[in-house]
This record gives sequence, structure tokens and C-alpha cells, in this order.
Amino acid sequence: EDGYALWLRHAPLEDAPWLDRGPPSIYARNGDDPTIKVATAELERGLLKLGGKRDPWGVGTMPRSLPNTPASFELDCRGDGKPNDGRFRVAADRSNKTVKISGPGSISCLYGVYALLRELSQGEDPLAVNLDEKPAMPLRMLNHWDNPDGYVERGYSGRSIFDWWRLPDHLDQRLLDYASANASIGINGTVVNNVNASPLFLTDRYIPKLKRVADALRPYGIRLYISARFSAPHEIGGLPTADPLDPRVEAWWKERADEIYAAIPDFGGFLVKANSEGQPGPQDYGRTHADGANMMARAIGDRGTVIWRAFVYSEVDPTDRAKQAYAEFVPLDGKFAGNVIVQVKNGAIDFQPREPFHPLFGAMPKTRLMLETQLTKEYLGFATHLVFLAPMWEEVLRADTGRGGTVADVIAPVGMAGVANTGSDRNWSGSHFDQANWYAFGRLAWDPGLSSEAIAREWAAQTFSREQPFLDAVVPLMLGSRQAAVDYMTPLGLTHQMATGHHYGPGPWVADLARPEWNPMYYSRADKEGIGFDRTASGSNALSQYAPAVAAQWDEPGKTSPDYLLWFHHVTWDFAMPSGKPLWNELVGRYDAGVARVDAMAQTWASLEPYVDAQRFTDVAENLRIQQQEARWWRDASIAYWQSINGLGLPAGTRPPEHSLDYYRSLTFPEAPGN
Ligand code: BDP
Repeated sequence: EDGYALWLRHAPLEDAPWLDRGPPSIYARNGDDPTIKVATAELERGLLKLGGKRDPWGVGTMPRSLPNTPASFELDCRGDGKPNDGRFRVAADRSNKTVKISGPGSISCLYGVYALLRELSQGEDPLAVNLDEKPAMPLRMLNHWDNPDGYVERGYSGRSIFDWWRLPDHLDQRLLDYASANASIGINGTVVNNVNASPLFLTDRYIPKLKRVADALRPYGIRLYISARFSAPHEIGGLPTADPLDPRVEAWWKERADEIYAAIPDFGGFLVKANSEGQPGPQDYGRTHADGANMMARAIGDRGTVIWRAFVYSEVDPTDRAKQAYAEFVPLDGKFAGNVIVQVKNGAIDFQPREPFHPLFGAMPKTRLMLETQLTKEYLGFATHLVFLAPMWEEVLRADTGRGGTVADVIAPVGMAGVANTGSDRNWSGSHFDQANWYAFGRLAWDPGLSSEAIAREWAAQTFSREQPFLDAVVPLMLGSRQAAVDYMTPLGLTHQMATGHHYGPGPWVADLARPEWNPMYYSRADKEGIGFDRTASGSNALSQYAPAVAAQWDEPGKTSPDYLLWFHHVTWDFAMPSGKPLWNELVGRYDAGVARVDAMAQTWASLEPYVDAQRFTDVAENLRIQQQEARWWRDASIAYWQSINGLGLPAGTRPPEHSLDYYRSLTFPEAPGN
């Protein structure tokens, strides 16, 4: 077992009398529909694997349409006028021992099959399955940060799965397996290239390549999008400018869109990173984000969507990077075209281990807002550290914006994007447990009401073992892993303490980078007296960007949850925490708690050896050993640095850092991915 099968392993069921009666038959209406074909094949494949050990099933092909078999499955998804949005029903009829999967379009049957297999894989009796579901939001998409040469920005799982070099002539089987994995969790869109976009994707040469990929994804209900480089009309179009208000520029985009749509009629649209981190954008021509987005939206027309990212921070006003997206975008509320979506990261800085929800959610009622999350763990220990992200996303989705609903409510009419963690590694995600983040993203985009615990349980049962003792141990391990990372990396609301460039280990001392807001010191504001970023009225007043009721819970250090204390406040080292301890002692205690939790995770995993195949068991155990060492590294380097600033001794009984601060500062990692 190398992890390639993901959560679609469908390990043989030991105790399933319904399978002992022989392979069930599958009847499908609309059998020629490409999606129904996939659905049927997936069901057949899943059932065969679930029945794997049974004689005389063997590995042969399952006979179809055997009359009078004890159990059969019926797929009945004919367009009935309702939108083909994936809603489905799975209902068993005990009297004639049939399970019927139905819905208003072929995607319903595909999603219904995967949902049924998910239940069966967890040991459910098919005649007890009764599901009636519809997606909470229309757009559930992955964003790949993949370059044409196969390099994946912030990718920790090998090379890109998109082989532009050999496309369109060769399509890798992996792409179909990728489509199946995505469809199994309801993902219905994919942006195949990096937001730091190469204009190549807009050239004629790439259209057949994109078409081949789009054709492969289509039966799985997945639409293809590309990231578009704003300056392309100038760079590859031969125009003297990319000014969005120049009619030649709009005509160029329209012509490009026409070409793409001629090849890919269901092309999703363009994702754009503009005027951010050196990327070109409308501001280069004195125009606004809305001018830029609307021009491209006109070029696409009602055929697709322009997804415009709100991840911006300018060099001009470095007083508080957390304030900038709100400052730039809120004045544009109501100015974006109907087929523009503004995509907002979960927090106002950048995919940190913990951030309060982005203040833009709820603040642009006349704009279609979508949530952007990051599956690849750029700031959370890459693929080496075991960190299950569902609790983080659950925290954001459930946050009350104070402006008429939670973040999940705000994005429900639009959707959710996840920066993908997939690559060419055999296990797809760089580690077995990072598959859970891909899985959890899809499940939460389908239903943000699902609990992290339910998601962890169903993932672990399908991926590793459905045995109760295993699940009872591994689920809490997963659920606690995110808080562990917060504690050993950036406890109590600290943020962006990672080393420069690769963002892997600790670098709290970094203070000499060209732009102030690139420095960890900018975020910690640590000095002899205290630590933390004052974002109240006495400081940057970023707090005022939240609805008053929300801001009120964070406006005084004494009222603020310790989770966000140093995010919103600069407090003295002896500030009294709710625990009764002074801040400094609490901070040290948090680092220790993070380390201890990772130790406990490793111990728990060691006890699970009987339930897991040898290869995957060892892979995980080895990563956990690295994580144990690196949690200590984070703790020791951070504590050594804070001590150099505050001059304080360690609370009684605390282990001193293993090495000197100079030692930690001297470490360099030229081989780290993402440098
Ligand atoms: C940051 C990454 C950078 C991305 C950027 C973005 O470090 O590689 O290009 O976000 O989201 O987190 O555009």
C-alpha cells in the first residue's frame, strides 16, 4: 500500500452478508451518458474491491444485469428540468432489495455513487443507506499553483500532475484518477496553473493541451479554469499596453476567450492575481481592480466567470498589512460585474496557523465573495508535519461576521477554493495524512455544517481501517494536531514567525528584509516591555474593519480570547492571562504543550501498528519523529529569541532551549522546497 488509492481504497469487507450472496447487479438508465458510464464503472469497481476476498468473485469483471440477484443497484438520473447541480438521493427498497440512486442530472448519479460507496466502505448495509443531499455552494474548486515546466509553487509532493510537455498527445492515467478523487468529494472546478501566471496558457499552442484535460475532466463534472496573466495582451498579444480601458485590450481578451470556448465550450473562466507581489494589474494603468475584472468579465460574457483575488498588500502603506485588502476592496463593493467573483483568503495575512476570519467577509454585500483556503501547508510544516486542517476551516466557516451571518453563510451563494496539495508523489499529497486535507476541503465545501470529527472519522475509516479502536484513537490525534502546530509555532495569536523564503522553520528574529511586512519582527512587535501587534484604536485600528459586535469581543486584552491575544494587542510580558499566569509563563507553557501534543501523537500512532499496513505505518511514524524534533526546534528557537529580547528567566521547571540563539539563527536550508 503506497497511498495512491487515497480514500477510494474500498478495502474488502470482512463482515458483509449482503456481499456473500454474490455480486450485485447494476442497472443504469441513460447508460450512454459519459458521466453515467463513469458512475457505473466506479460503482462496479468499488463493489468489486469491497467484495475482494470472496470466492468466487476473484478479480474478474462483475456480471451486469443478472436477473433475480439478491441485491441490485439502479442508477436513474435523467434531466428533469432542474439544474444539474449534483443533488442526489440514495434510497433503499427493502422489499425488492434494490438501492436506487437518483437525481436531476447525470452528476447526481456520480455523486450518489461515491456517497454510497463512502457508506459501504465504512461498513454500512446498503439496504440501510438513505441519503438526500445537495451541495451547500455552487463552486467547489482547487487552485493549482503549478507552472508549465512542472514546478509547483509551495508544492511539497513532487512535480505537477499536469504534463504540459506531452499534452495533448498523451494524457496520463493519473489525471483520470485525480478527476475521480475530486468528484468523489464533490469538487467541480479546477484552476490548472499558478496564480503567478505564465502567459503561455493563453497562447494558441496551449489550447489543444487544455482541451484534452478539459475533455478528460468533463465526465467527472469538473470544469477547467486557468489563471490569466493580466499583462498578457502586451506580452504575447503584441499590444503596446494592457490597460483595461483600452478597447484593443478588451478585444484581445474577447478573441482569446472565443478561441478557448470554441475548443472548450464549458470552460470555467479566468482566475487573476493582480497588483499583488509584483504581478501586473489594472493599477499599473491607474485603474481599479473593478475596471480590470469587469473588462475581462465582458470578454468572457455569460460563458464563464472571472475570479479576482483579494490577496493584495501594497508597498506604499506598510502600517498594517492586515488592513490593506479591506481598504482596497470595500470601496469597490457593488462595482463588480455579475460574473465576477472576489476570492478572499481565510485570514487577512496569509494562510497562517491561526488567523481571525478575514474582515472582508460580510463587508461586501453587493459582491460575490468566495473563500480561499490553502491545502498545501506552506506555513504549517509542509507535508512533513501531521496537521489536519478541517478544524481551522471549521473555525473560519462558523465565524459570525456580525453582518448577517457566518462566513459559511456569506460564501454559500458562491463557493470555496483550496490551493491544491497534489503532486506526482505516489501518495499524491506528500504524506498520507495530507490526503485528509484534500478530502476535508471537498467535504466542507459540499457541506460546511459537517464537523471536523465526522470528516476525520469517515476519511480514516476509508483510508486506513474501519476498526473502532483504530478510529477512536486516530480521530482525536487528527483533531488535536492543528492546535499542536499553533502552539509550537505561533501560540497566543502570534503570526508569520517563519523563516524567510521557504517559510518552514522558525525565524522570529528576522528584521532586515526589504519590505517591513516581510519580517517576522514586524508581526511580533516584541520589545523589552511586551509583545504583540496593537490592532485596536491605539494601534493600527484594523479592528475597526470588523462589525462592531465582532470587534467588541477583541477590543480589550482582558476580553480577548488567548487564541487572538497577540494578534490584536501589544501586552506586557507580565500581563495576567485568564489562567492566572503571566503572559511569559503562559507563552512558554504553550510551546511546551505543542511539543507534548506531538509526542502524544507519535505515541498514539505507535500503538496503531496492528491496524495499518507496514509501508504506510512506517511512513507516518517517520514523519512524526521528524515533527517531534522540529516542534522542539520551533519551541527552543522561539523561546531563546524572546529571552534575548525580554531578558526574563524561564518559569521554574522549564527545560532551557537546547542550543544558543546564535545556533538557531545560523541554520540555513538551501535544499528546502519553495526557496
Ligand atoms: C503566499 C505564497 C506565494 C503565493 C501568494 C499568493 O508565499 O507563493 O504566490 O501567497 O497567494 O502565501 O498569491
